[in-house]
Amino acid sequence: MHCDDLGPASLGLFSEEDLQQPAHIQVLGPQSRVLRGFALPWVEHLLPQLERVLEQAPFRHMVTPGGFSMSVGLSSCGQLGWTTDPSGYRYSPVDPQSSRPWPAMPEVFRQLAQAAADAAGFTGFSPDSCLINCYRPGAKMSLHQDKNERDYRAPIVSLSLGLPAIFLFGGQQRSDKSQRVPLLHGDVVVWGGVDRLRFHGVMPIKEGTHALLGQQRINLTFRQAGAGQEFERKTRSAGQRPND
Ligand code: MD3
Ligand code: FE
Repeated sequence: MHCDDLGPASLGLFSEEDLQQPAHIQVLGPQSRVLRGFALPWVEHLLPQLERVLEQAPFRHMVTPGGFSMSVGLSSCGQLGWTTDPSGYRYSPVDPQSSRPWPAMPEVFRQLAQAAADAAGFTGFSPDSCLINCYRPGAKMSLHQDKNERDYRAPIVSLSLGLPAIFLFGGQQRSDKSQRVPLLHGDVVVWGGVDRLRFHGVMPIKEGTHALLGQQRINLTFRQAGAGQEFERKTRSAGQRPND
């Protein structure tokens, strides 16, 4: 099965190897946590919804402002989708490939993201964006910060599916030493507060075949990218955008 092919054979069941590890919480930084195996009980409900989203907004290789095509295939669902093209990085309510709104965020995606944020101590998380990254073997993500969101107070929740990855968790400066964190199918990571702007990346994915997803790793990143509802209300009464 490939990035563009989440077949019905993939639905349901998690594999034996995914069940070896009981869910537990690992501390990455003062306000970041790996929830090992957190999503395993959700996977069978998530995959059919993921398939539906990808039918409407297939993975594509976007071009960076530097002119390079990303090795990671991208899609999105929710009110805002993260995009890049030669003129810059931005969140857009419209899929530039179809000129239509991104597919709605499936309710089970939102529920998982909120449950994970709660488990990591961030209450009231309400994502308006889910970026879907597809890594084939060899694909990687260079060290970067996530800075295109309007408000850095909300945490970010990320779900790993399929092939394992080595996640690089750096510091506040690009030159800070990175921790290498293995991320497996079903792991969820939550970052917020003082850790929100830390540099991070993904090492090139090794060759392999995952029992459910085949030769790929899919990462779902949930963010509150636009003005949150709380925020919007305050904004209206103040008649001003807090982040401007
Ligand atoms: C650490 N994606 O799309 S989200 C990305 O595995 C991205 O595809 C990673 O980084 C992936 O931007 C995982 C990880 C993430 C997101 C925000 C963070 C890690 C973070 C903010 C601070 C520190
Ligand atoms: Fe990132």
